[in-house]
Order: sequence, then C-alpha cells, then structure tokens
Amino acid sequence: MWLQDKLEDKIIEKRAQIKDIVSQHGDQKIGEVTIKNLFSGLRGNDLLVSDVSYVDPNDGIHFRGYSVDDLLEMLPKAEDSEMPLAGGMYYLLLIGELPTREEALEVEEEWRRSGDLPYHVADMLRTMPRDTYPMTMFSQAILALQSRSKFTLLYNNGLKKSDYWKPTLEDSMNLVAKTPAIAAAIYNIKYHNKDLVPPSQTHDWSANFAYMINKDWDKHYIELCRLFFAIHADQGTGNVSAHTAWLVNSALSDVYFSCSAAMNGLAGPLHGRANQDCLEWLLDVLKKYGSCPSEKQMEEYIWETLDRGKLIPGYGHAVLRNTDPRFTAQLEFGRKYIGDDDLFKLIEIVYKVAPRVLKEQGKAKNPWPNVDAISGTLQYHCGMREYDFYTVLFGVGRMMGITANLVWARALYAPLERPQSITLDMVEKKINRVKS
Ligand code: CMX
Repeated sequence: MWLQDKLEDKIIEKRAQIKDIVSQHGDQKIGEVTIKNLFSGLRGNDLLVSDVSYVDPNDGIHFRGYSVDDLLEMLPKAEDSEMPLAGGMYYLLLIGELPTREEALEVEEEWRRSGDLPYHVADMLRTMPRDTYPMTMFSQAILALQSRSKFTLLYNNGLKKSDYWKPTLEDSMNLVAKTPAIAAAIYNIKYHNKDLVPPSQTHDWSANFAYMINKDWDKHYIELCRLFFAIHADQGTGNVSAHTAWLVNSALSDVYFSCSAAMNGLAGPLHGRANQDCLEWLLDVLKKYGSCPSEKQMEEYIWETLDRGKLIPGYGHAVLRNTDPRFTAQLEFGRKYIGDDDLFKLIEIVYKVAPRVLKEQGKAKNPWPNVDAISGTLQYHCGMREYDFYTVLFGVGRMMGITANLVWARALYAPLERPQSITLDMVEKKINRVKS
C-alpha cells in the first residue's frame, strides 16, 4: 500500500528518537502527579505522547501543528468546493505533512474501493430494535466488522512486532473507508426504514455520506459535511474516545475492537452527546419564548438551567480555556449560509450571555463554547432533524484521528497501558494523615 511506503521511513526515524530519549533521559522527571490530579481525572498532566494532534488551552486544536483556520485554507479542496477533502486530512494526520491534491485524491480513491458495507453488518443493524440509540448501532456495526481484521489474522499467524503497524494501517483505512456507509445505513434503517444505498464511485468521502442519505442535491449540506468531518477529526489523544481506543489497542486488540469501544465513550453527555443535548436545549429555549429570547430572558434561562443542577451543553472544556476554534469555524459557516434562522440567531445570543453567567457562577474553569455548542444547529438547519443521530456524525469525523493514532501507537510500540491503582489508605499514608 502506498501510504505504508510513505510511513515506513518516518516510523524508523521516530523509533530511533524514542529509544534515544528513553535510554538517555529515562529517569529524568518532567512532571509530578499531585493529590488533586489523582482525584480530578488526571487533568493537566502530560501523560500521553502523540504527534497527530495537540490541544492548546488558548488556541485550540492543532492537527500536526496546523490550526483549524490553517487547514481550512491549506488542505486540498474537494471539487467545486471551499472545504477540504477528508482524504487530505487523513494524509496529514498519518504522514504529518500537507498533502498535494493528488495525494489527497489518492486516499479518497483508496477509500472508495473499500467503502461498501458488508451485508452481515446491514442485516445486523436491521434486526436491532427501532428504538436502539444510534451510537449503540454505530459501536455494534464497527464491532461486527472485526471478523475482517487483518491485524488479528496476521497476529494469529505470528506477525513480527515491528510490523504490527502495517495491518493496523490496513484495518484503519478499511474502517475509515466504511464509516460513512455505516452512518448512512444507521440513518436510513433507523429513521426511514429504507434499503441501503451503496456508496457512489464519484463522490468524495464526506459528500458520499450525503449521497447515501439522499442529501447530495443540497450543496450546502455537502459543504457542511466536509467542514463537520474535518474539524471533528481529532482533539488530542487524552479525550475519552481517543484515549479509550488507545487503551484498548494497547492490549493489541485490533482497530475494530478499539474504535467500537471509543464510540461508547463518545456517546457520553460530557463528550460527544453534548451536540445532541445542546440542540435539544436550544429547541426548548425557542419553545418557551416562541422565538429568539432577549439577552435578559436568555440569562434567566441559563440561570434556571444551572439552578436545576444541569449543565449548559456545548460550554466548558477539560483542556480549552478559550472559545473553541471549531466553534468559530462553524459560526462563520453559519453566518455565511444561515444568518437569519432563529435557531442560528440563538447561538449568537447564547454566545454573548452564557460565558458571562458561567463566569459569575464560578464553577466551570472554561466558560467558553466548544465544538458542540453549534454543530447540531447547523445540522438541524440543513434538514438533519434527527438529533439523536448527531453524535454518530461526530464519530464519523473522529474515526480519522483515532485510527491515525492507533497506527502510530503500534508503529512506536506504545506499551500496554496499566496505571497502578492504590487504596485510599495508601493515599492517607503518603500524605502522612494516617488515622489513629
Ligand atoms: N455547565 C454547567 N456547569 C459546568 C459546565 C457547563 N457547561 N462546565 C463545567 N461545569 C461545572 C462542572 O460540572 C464542575 O462542577 P462540579 O464541581 O459540581 O462537579 C465544575 O464546573 C468544574 O468543571 P471543569 O473542571 O470546568 O470541567 P471538567 O474538565 O470537569 O469537564 C466538560 C469538562 C466539557 C465535561 C464540562 O465543561 C461540561 O460538562 N460541559 C458541558 C458538556 C459539553 O459541552 N461537553 C462536550 C465537550 C467537548 C467534547 O468532548 O465533545
């Protein structure tokens, strides 16, 4: 596979670099875990190494060093489009360099060759109860592909450790290729009881999703898909979904096991489900006031939500301490294409009011919006009304970053992850607070 050849030299170089760092500086301390860290989900500790992406608390996500704005400008565009080709994004995440247009198209072409969904996966999705949550279907569909894992097949036949990354790359390419078809199958089966639409052999990866749900007549929706999948592609390796995949993969479970598990983490309200929750919350606001509320009414509504002990979905972040550039990129898209929709105007009002209220309440460390504060609104406006499906769309984009990380994890021999757990009594002893 041509991507494999491209990666090989880079992997050899990085392996030597890590070996050198560990042998020369293995005992050097670069951080300390405090008691507070222990009891706050290890926030703020540098505990994972990945070059695929990095979240800066102020500037947000950097994919291989490039910001969201850089990438929206610099990645090769889809035909007749202002938005990037997902194939180019994947090339960048994997290889670490901006692709030429030909390289981006070559990834797209390879995805097209294996983008169809095997019958057994579609059959399984059809037999699931109609009220099954779409993320459950998504996770199950990925797991159902596991029987095709090249990694597991070769591992069972004695694959060398130094070559683990090669079938991991093959599995990753195969899974990412099929992800739009999985999502489209869930959408068509769950909401419309429709037959599957095989992927088109002419559309790019993002547009193919729109094609398979019969929305490729809508140019705005296709552009939104391209933007949406690109900006959701990765967010560092410590977030719940990426880290889950990383952890599961560290046991040499293949890409399908790892990514299915990752989607179960993404399904949580503190993570990917926030896009669905946010849209529901915004629709409740519109229902209550009949149209866009004033800033004063909005402020009251936010306080009411907080006073009921609920979260303001789409606001806050475990790492970010500023407005998420993925929010801003979508805001610009909305201003360009939507503007006068009440729901979109509401986004602007909440953006004015919520940070002020959250600061006044004083609990959230980051009062600013994240990616989920607006993504559902754009989907809803473009006719994707089934909002319990939005987290699946998040997962479609995220599959790129997660799998790129898994290829590199295997290439650089990421070890079995196994933090030691200690008892509360041991903590008491360590801080010299032993009870008499
Ligand atoms: N609304 C109300 N309270 C919030 C809040 C919000 N948007 N964000 C944080 N808080 C609260 C926390 O619940 C916590 O309260 P307790 O001390 O009572 O437990 C307190 O403020 C401190 O939290 P934090 O350290 O600022 O935030 P965390 O790192 O623990 O959590 C996050 C981060 C994103 C889970 C949190 O901000 C949140 O729940 N936001 C709303 C849900 C959301 O938008 N999630 C999507 C994140 C992006 C993604 O992964 O997709």
